[in-house]
Amino acid sequence: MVTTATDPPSIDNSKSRVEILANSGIKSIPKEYVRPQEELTSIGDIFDEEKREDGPQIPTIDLKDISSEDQIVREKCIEGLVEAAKEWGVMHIVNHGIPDNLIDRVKEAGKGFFELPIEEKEIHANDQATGKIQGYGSKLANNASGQLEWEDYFFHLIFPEEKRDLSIWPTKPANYTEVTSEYARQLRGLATKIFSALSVGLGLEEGRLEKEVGGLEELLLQMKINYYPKCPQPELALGVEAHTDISALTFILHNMVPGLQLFHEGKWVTAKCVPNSIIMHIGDTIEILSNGKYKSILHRGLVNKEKVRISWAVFCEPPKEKIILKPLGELVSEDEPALFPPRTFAQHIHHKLFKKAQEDLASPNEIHEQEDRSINQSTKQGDPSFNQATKHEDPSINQATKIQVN
Ligand SMILES: O=C(O)CCC(=O)C(=O)O
Ligand SMILES: [Fe+2]
Repeated sequence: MVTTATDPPSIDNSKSRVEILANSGIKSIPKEYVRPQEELTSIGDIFDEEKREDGPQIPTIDLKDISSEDQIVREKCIEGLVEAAKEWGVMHIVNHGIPDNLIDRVKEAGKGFFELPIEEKEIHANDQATGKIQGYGSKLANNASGQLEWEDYFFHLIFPEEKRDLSIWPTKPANYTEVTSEYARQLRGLATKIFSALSVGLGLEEGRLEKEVGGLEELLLQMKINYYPKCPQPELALGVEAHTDISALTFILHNMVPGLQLFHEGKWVTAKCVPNSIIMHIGDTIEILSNGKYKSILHRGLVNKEKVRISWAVFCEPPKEKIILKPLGELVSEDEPALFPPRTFAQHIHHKLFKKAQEDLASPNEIHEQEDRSINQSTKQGDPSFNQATKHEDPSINQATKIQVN
């Protein structure tokens, strides 16, 4: 690429925090954050997008009756959840049973951590080079294009309790550990109810999906607090690039600033901010076990000029090596063959990363003729390994962040 006087400046990203960049007063963002040309056409103003009432909207599912003693009432509730999981793979859940007051305290605690001076946050920095993936971090450029995302994050395992490494958890605010741990316990209980409903929706025994993803002992809950600073050129960047989550389920809270978009039927749909709701995604793991009946939807995060956005994603994921993920036998037949090959969770991650690397090689940032990635990905549903990847070794690539391949 020929560099011209108008090209955005480059950065030394060895340890750059997006927050520092955002607060430095720059008017244009470094080129590493600028999305490929063909992707830019789909990035609009998130506040305008959130107001749109035309077109499909992400379903809101009321879980009030999920454990009702009345079988008919309970089945009706489960039916709504199952339908949303099949049609969208993402939903706002309300009446989920986790007290609003606890959620408020979780958000206050996470926000409090990010409001600390950078030096205090750096005490909790991760070190991806040495495999220390938990802690405070930012995405490092890991491909030829050097593409980066407009966010910093805090990533840590929050359940089961004996697997936590409390030594890296924020010590300020003082109640961080207490409220985050309580939230983890309650979310784990909610996950059981959801797995149960999703099992019933497939004609399986209630406990089946939960058992298949590791049960109480092996299913890991990993929290990633995404901190998206204000961006001077939000029309050029993404907070989180398009990906599907590799998890079984993902639960997301946010600070009521819009940003999340879902790729549904060929279009980006913006998630509205629904009070007292939790956003829940079906991840790749459940898509695989259900042989594609439940969808792991492509999504991304936009940023804006006016407000910092924070989201709390909790990825519920199976152990890396202990379980082979493949479509459940009951869901496979001559008419409905297995859509996914058997893979451990680790193999699934590597496969996604490999695909992503191949895509990046084939279409580096500079190549303007490349097709729109979002479309590219979504049309490859037949081979889910083509969708996104994510990774855990680099939480910025984690379920989250990352990988566009699948
Ligand atoms: O910030 C959000 O709303 C979504 C973040 C996300 O997709 C992720 O962390 O996997
Ligand atoms: Fe995600």
